[in-house]
Amino acid sequence: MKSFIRLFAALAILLSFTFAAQAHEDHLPWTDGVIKKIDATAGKLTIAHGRIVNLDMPPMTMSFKAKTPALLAKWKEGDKIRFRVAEVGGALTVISIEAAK
Ligand SMILES: [Cu+2]
Repeated sequence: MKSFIRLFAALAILLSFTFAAQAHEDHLPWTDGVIKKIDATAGKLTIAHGRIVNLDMPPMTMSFKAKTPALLAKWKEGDKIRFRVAEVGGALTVISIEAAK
């Protein structure tokens, strides 16, 4: 019985972390940018970006990791976008991309 409770507690903690991570991503601010280069093989893209509020980063052109390969599929060089970025395991990672408004 005790081990069952422990297992249940562990599962509950794990679930709350998963939801917290998702909620955090949903609250990341959008940053404006222009796609300069896409490297689908490496799963990376280069973006000329505006100020990134959540990373306290000034505007510049730099390379980011893409969270998933699918994220890069519908975009090309020169596209004006807005995107969400976060540090994931030490790498600056693009979480989501939308067409610029
Ligand atoms: Cu930058």
